[in-house]
Amino acid sequence: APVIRLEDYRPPAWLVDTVEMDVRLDPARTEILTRLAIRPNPAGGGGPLRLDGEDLELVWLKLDGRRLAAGDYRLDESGLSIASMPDTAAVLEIATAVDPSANTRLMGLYRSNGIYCTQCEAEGFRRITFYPDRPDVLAVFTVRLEADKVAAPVLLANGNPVESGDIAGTGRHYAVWHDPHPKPCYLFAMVAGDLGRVGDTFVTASGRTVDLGIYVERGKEDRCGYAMDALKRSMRWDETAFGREYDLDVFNIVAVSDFNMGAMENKGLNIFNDKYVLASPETATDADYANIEAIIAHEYFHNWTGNRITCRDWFQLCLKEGLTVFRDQEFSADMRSRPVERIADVRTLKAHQFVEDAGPLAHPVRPESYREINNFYTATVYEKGAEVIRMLKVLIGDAAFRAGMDLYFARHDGEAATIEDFLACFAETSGRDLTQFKLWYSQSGTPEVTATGRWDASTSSYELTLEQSCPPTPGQPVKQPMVIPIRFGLIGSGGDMQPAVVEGDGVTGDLIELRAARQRIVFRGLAERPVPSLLRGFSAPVKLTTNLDDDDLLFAAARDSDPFNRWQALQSVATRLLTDAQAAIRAGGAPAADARFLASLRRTAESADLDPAFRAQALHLPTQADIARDIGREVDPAAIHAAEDWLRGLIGASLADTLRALYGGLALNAPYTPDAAAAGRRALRNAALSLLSATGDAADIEMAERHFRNADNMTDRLAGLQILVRAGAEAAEAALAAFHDRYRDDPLVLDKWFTIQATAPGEATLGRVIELMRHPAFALSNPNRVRALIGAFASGNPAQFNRPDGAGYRLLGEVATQIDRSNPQLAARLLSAFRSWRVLEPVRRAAARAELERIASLDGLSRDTSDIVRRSLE
Ligand code: DPP
Ligand code: ZN
Repeated sequence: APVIRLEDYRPPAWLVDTVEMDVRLDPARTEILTRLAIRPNPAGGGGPLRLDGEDLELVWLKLDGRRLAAGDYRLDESGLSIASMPDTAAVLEIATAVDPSANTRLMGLYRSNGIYCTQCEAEGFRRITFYPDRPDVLAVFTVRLEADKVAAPVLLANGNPVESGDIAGTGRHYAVWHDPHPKPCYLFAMVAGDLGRVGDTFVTASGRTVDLGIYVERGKEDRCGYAMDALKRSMRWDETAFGREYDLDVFNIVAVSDFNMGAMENKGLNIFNDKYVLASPETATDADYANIEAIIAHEYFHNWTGNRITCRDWFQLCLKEGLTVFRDQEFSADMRSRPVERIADVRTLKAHQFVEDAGPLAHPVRPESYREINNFYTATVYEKGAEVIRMLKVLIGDAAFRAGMDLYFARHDGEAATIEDFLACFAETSGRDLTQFKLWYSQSGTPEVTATGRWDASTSSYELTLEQSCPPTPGQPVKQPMVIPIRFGLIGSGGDMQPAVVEGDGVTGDLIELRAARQRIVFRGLAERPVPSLLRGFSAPVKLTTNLDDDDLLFAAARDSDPFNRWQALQSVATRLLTDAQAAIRAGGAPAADARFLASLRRTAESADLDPAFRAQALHLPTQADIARDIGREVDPAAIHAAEDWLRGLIGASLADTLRALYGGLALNAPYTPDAAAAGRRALRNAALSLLSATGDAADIEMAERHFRNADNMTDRLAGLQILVRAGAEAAEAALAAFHDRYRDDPLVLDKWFTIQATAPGEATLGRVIELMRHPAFALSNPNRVRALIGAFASGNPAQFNRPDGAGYRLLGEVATQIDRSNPQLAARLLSAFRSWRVLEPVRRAAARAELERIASLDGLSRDTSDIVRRSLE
């Protein structure tokens, strides 16, 4: 596949003003008549016309009413060209046919449980008709759909409904939808099927009433309440937080069960993986509710950041994704606990983005080249992209940030924009030069910041030396210094903030702007030696190393007024402990306990003045990925896993009374509610139970079993089950069977059942996964199911996926290459589990390489998979 480069961008030769589509839905042969009003781009366009098209049957083609003969155009694998075009506006009519039932790639028009639906981002519209399938071609769409009235009573498309009716004598009916907002074709959507509807209304700030609809498979209407509530809260929040009002008469969401992504922001017609819509206390966990809230918000927020202003080309993907993730994170922070949300977001960032940035798949937030754009819907584009926006806000301040957003919306509404366009707005409203800041978009890798502090009692001053560097990443051996915003405070022995006279560059209030490779700051006039609290709120996505010792960190864990850093301090000590423990285990020795850490953890767990959700985060140890990253080379995932088991057991034993008191005291004697406060109590209670049972103590295991059996909601039931399986308890098999029987007809819950088994510790898990692939409910065609079993095993069970015998790698390789023939996007996504293979110890590294090389040598790999495998090996 050819490499596509940002520097090669050229404006489209032809523009499309309007698109009229007439879609005759049929399970095996759907015909699509498309009428395009096109004109040469006044910015030097015209000439030959090139349209993208893939897996299409071309029925006929007309230019300005004249049927084109075979010699008038040229068809090839990837599209259609017309060499001789008029030099004026023209009308092109195209008749294509597709087979939605045979579409297993889930791109373009396909069927999911009998429902017709579409997915066009990034390049799926070309699988519906021939079109300039690029985001900088914006057109006004009118769509007429018709289908069998019994099979598809519901007919939906983008925009507002115009008319509908029966087609006499045929058993078919039709509906016409018009979207007045010009849009790129990746935002096109249509849906048809026998769907249930949950309706509501929303009155916008200016008083317009919007009809809201959530469409789901019949019988699931009673699981849409939370999604609808989240939608209305999102709509209100975007008005108050960003001044953005909704702009159509209707807003529809459709939930389907076969979907490659989480959800899709098609204009006025969001299509969702049903996992992120459907929820009831009986079937969804607190984490599911939180995800639904965040993803409903995310897709809704795209209406302005993505749809009204879209991307000029796919290199600018972070323009809409990073920004929209930032917006949904802020929404969740306002709906829930801000510090707890921040901790959770950073945990995700480190577990996924930092790992990606440290391996062969590292790429800039705005990549400069790609072979397959589907492989760039990554943690870097999304999560690091959001961090970059967050830093921008910290650097220029809230007022200039909001003014910059307003300017961006005003200036680029209806356009396809670039990162340069975006940054120019903030440079203008802040009066700042953002040239160095822009390096965050072009330099890949996680910057490393070292902070070295020195207290000089004789002068009552504290000297802080900050140094930054960024490791080499693919294609980028050498980096320039970035601008790194470091929020800070100086904590005195009483926990109060110490005022100081500052000497040195780049300090304003509580913010240090680190711009040089090395910067020295002196704080004078201090009453006592302070403990510096750096990178408060995780103000930049960097790896920070300090010369603080465990005493300082544990002091900060107890006294820092920044809750994020309180959490981080404890995590840093735990990381050190786990890293040392795995080294000891590898050397055949025994890990060493740390009484002060345990005491500090106990104090945090017992602090009634702290939010239970925060305390739950404190009880969650660093992830195995965090430890692997901290070690950085010659990683042995089994040793890390053993270290984690050891520390969990140690905590469970040492803090047993505290944990039992938490478990007993936090029971909620009220019906389940998914709000953050109740979820926080459950999280802390379940964390306590999980640590208690890590000792393997029979009484605690019995308590977990009762917890499972008596649960009145999915959060507790699943937590109980997970504890039993993780502990390898005798009761685990019976609990798994009971869970299966209870939910055998509920695919989303059954996914959880598959995942729990795929992430179970122990060597038997691989065999179990293989056996579960033969379970009647398992299907390679359903992405959620594949991710629940195979994805969970490869990405959520590091010790067993990375078995030294390589059997985990071979299983993933075999399954992924099989899936590659039907759904390349899913296959490539699964294979990204290999992204850290280079840092493994030699035996595993060799086994992983062998499997990657085996895959690379296969014939007929998709572009998606060969791109991932090739980059992984480079
Ligand atoms: N649907 C995906 C998202 O919202 C891609 N746009 O992030
Ligand atoms: Zn998005």
